[in-house]
Formats: sequence, C-alpha cells, structure tokens
Amino acid sequence: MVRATLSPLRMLPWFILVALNACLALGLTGATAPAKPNILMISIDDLNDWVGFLSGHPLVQTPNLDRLASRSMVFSKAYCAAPVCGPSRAAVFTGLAPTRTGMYSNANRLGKVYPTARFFQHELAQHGYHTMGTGKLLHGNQGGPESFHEYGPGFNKWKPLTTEETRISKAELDAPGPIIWHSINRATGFSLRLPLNEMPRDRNPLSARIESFDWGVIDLPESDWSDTQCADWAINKLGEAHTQPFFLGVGFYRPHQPLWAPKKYHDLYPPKDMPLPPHLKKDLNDVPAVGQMIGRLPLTSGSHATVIKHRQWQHAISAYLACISYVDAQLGRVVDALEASTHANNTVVIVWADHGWHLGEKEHWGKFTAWERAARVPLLIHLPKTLTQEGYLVSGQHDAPVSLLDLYPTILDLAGLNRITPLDGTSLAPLLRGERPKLSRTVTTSVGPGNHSLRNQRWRFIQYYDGSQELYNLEVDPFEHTNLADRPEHQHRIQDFQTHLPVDRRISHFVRLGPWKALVSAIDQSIALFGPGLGSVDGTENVAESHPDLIQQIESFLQHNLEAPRYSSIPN
Ligand SMILES: [Ca+2]
Repeated sequence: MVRATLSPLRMLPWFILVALNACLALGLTGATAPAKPNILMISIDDLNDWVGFLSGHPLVQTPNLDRLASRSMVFSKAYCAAPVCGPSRAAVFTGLAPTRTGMYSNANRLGKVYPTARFFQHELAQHGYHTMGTGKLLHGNQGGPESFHEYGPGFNKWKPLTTEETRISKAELDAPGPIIWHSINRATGFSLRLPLNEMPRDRNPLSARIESFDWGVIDLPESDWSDTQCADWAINKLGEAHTQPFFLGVGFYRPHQPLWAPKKYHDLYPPKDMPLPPHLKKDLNDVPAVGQMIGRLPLTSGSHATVIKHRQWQHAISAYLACISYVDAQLGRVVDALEASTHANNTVVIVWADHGWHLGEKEHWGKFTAWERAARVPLLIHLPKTLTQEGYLVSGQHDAPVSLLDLYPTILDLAGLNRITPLDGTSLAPLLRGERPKLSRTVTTSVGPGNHSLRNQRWRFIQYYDGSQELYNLEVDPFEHTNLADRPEHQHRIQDFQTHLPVDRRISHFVRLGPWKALVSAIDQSIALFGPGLGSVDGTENVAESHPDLIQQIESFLQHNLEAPRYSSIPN
C-alpha cells in the first residue's frame, strides 16, 4: 500500500500508479535519464567508533563491516548533528540541523516543533522510488513507518523477551533492598533473573518496567532477536524483483542498551580480558560546570560511580562489544543477500550510526555529551558498478570532517534529484567522485539548545549555553584530556570557532542560574526554565511557572544588563 505523502496520486487506480512509477523509473516520461540506483541504507543505533575499520577498539570483531568498508568510501571523521537518537535521526531524515527544527532532545516531537519537515524518502517516492523500511529508522515512530511505502518489523528493544515479560510486579517493586529484582519463568523451562548485571538503578526509580542499563547473555535462539527479524525481512525484499528503483532502510537497534546479545557473541569477549578505554582520573576537573553535569548525571544510562562500585566496567565493555558483533553478523547477512541478488551492481549501500556512546570515559555512560566519544560515528558509502563506471570511486577514505546532515543531499545527488528546499548539509557526492575535501570545514553537534560542539580537522571546540568553553587539540590529545580553552595562545582559534556557532533564531538569550537553565524567547521575551540538574540537561519540562522567584531573578539580571551577551551566567 502506498502510504507516503502522495495524496493526489492516491486517487488513481493502482495499475496506473504502478505504470506511472515504472515510466519514471525507466526514464520514459520524455527526457532520457539513466536508471536510478537503488539505495540500501543501514543505520546502527548507539554504535561508537568501536569498529574494526576505524580501529576504535583493539579487540572488536566486525568482519562484515570491515569487508564492506574495504570496498566503500569510509568517512573517518563523521559526526552526528545531535548525540541522541531522536534529534540525530530527525536531522538525517530531514536534512535540517536542530537549530533550525528545534529537535534537540528525545523529549521533542518533530511533528510539533517542525511540522513542515519533509523526509528524503518523500523526495525519493515522488521521483519513482519504491521506499521500504524496517527496524529503528526514525526515533519513536515519529513519522517513521507511515513515511515509507512498505514497513517490515519495527524494533523491540526488549526482544528476545516479550514486552509483557519486562513488566515488574508490585511485589517485586515493593521488595526491600537497593536492587529491584525481576524474575521471568517460561513454561518451556527458560528462566531469568534481571537485572543481569545485578546493579541498583540510578534512574527511573518508580518505573514498573525493567531497567535497560543492563548487560549479559540471554541464551535464546538468534531468531528471537529484533535485529535478526529485521534482517530477515530485508533479505526477503532484496530477493524480490523490483520494477522501480528502491530505497530500503534497515535500522538495527543493537548495540543500544540493554546490552544483551545471544551467547555466542558474548563468548567472543571474556570480561576479564577487556582493556578499559583510555581515561584519566579527575578528567572533569578542567571541564566547566555544565560539562561536569552532563558528564556525571545519569541521563541516558546509569552512573559511572555505580558501575565502578559493582565492578562491572569490564563486563559492560564485553557486552557492548558482543552487541556490536551480533549486529555486524546481521548486517553481513543483509549485505550478502544484496551481493547474491540481481540488484548488486546497481545498489548504493550507506551505513551510519546515529551517535557514539561512552563507556566510562569522562565518568560518563551513554550518549548526549559534547565530546568526541558521543559525536563521532562510523559512516561508509559503497558505490555500485553502475556508478563507478560513471566516475565514482570504488573505495577510499576521507579524513576531513563531515556531518550526518550531509546524507540527505548526498542521497538526492546519487539519485539524480534536485534539491527543492534548503538543507543544512553538504553533498558528499564530489568526495565520492574523488574531489579533494575542504579541509577548513567545521561541523557542529548540538547537545540541547545553546550547547554546541564544533569539530574541524584538528580541533574540537565546545561552547555551553552559559558561555563556558572547552578546546581540545585532537591530534595530540585524541581523548580530550586537556582543556585548552583558557590558554591565551588559543584565543584567536576560539574567536574563529565562535563565528561558526549555529544560531537558533527562536532564542535571544541563554542564562545559567546555578543548576538551572533559562531560555529567553526571541519572539515574546518569555522565559523557559529547565532544571535543576538533570532537567537542565534533557530540557524535558519547562518549570518556569513553579519558580516565579527564579524567573524574577533572571528578568532582573537581564534588565540590569541590557547588553547581556547571548550566553551568560548569573554570578552566585
Ligand atoms: Ca541512538
């Protein structure tokens, strides 16, 4: 069934529609256009640079990704537009930065903050593509399945468990002790006690759902897992004949937590052998207060202190690697199916992850930080024979910074379509044809309104909403241990970076008041207040009405500082 935004066409009988699309695909509508390539896009959730082809972890085993990378263009400095699922994926599919759409966190809904967004799959569908998807593509089903002609199995983070099995009973919730235990006993004899990592929760204390910051073996057949089922569906689609060019999106959910994987993948990584990631004690000492808060608060996962206390650091690393190898195996099945199909010579393959993931670096677990670990993602593009015959490169590596925002215009270029609306990215097509990259490029990752992390060839510059800053020389300090922002010799560099800061025109001022974050509307000067602490990071709930005293303090500060900079902090 056609479910994309083709409403005028919906009125036509299906056989005319099919014929029309086939004509478009075959270039029979007048001008002769070359056959459009198919596009297989594989996204991987929460995968940092721990893949073989980026040498991110010495022990990781990703033979399928590495094999594909060896015959693809690899972008070794690829960065997300936002380091958390919802806004990163919204940026990829709309081609628009968070500062334009207002999609900054998982709390935002695209349909509400930017209802006119148009996904690239809409463009493809309008120009004769048959669009298919499965798994996790857009976050939280925001316009996901209904924006494709066909959608296979969605993702289920809890599989191989059923959603019903993840509900904790009242008796279990009320039981004494710091750990909320939950037992699953199937009639088949399979049983499990969660959490597998035997840790207390740092977040969601009252939730009647199991905590996902968990890791370990669940010894159930691979066919019971969500990503296996999505791969199966995609393999089936690749085996079909298609009369139109197709877009097939496959959204793998692992290595997103819970870090459970089938047993054979955990067996690859004995925890006692796991090296810890490079980290520095007191690494956060030279980080501004906002950065320390982002680092230490358990927003998207648990806290580092709990992991250390329960001696789980190596276990978590082992489990994350197991999930990566599991997903690599599923990707390998899909890529093998493509190679064995009739579409192999005319199908572009694009692989990307939505953002990185910390495993204890800077005392952080999870995503949504401004640092390299959360911003950097694997990205590769494989060009098929039909395109390499037209001058595209078979393989190579580009080391200049690029953004996931670049995917939308790149896809349009590969499909031979024109841009009709402004986009925030830059097409990678010239680089795919071997043009030299612009080494001076700066790309941005936004971590909530007013917090921006800028990356160029050598440096990372972070500016938080209160004006505080970090600067790292990635060439000599790849793990960002030494903040150089206060050094006089780098002020000219910081001034240059500031000219690249993106501007959200809806907000006139950002103000920090201790653990609170205030945004002043450029439209009506109203003040939105978020906090304290965690609330100021995730920006879920505007609590201005409950805190008239704080609002008054901020208003008074702004009145007495008429020239207040855009980013400021009220002194204690
Ligand atoms: Ca994600």
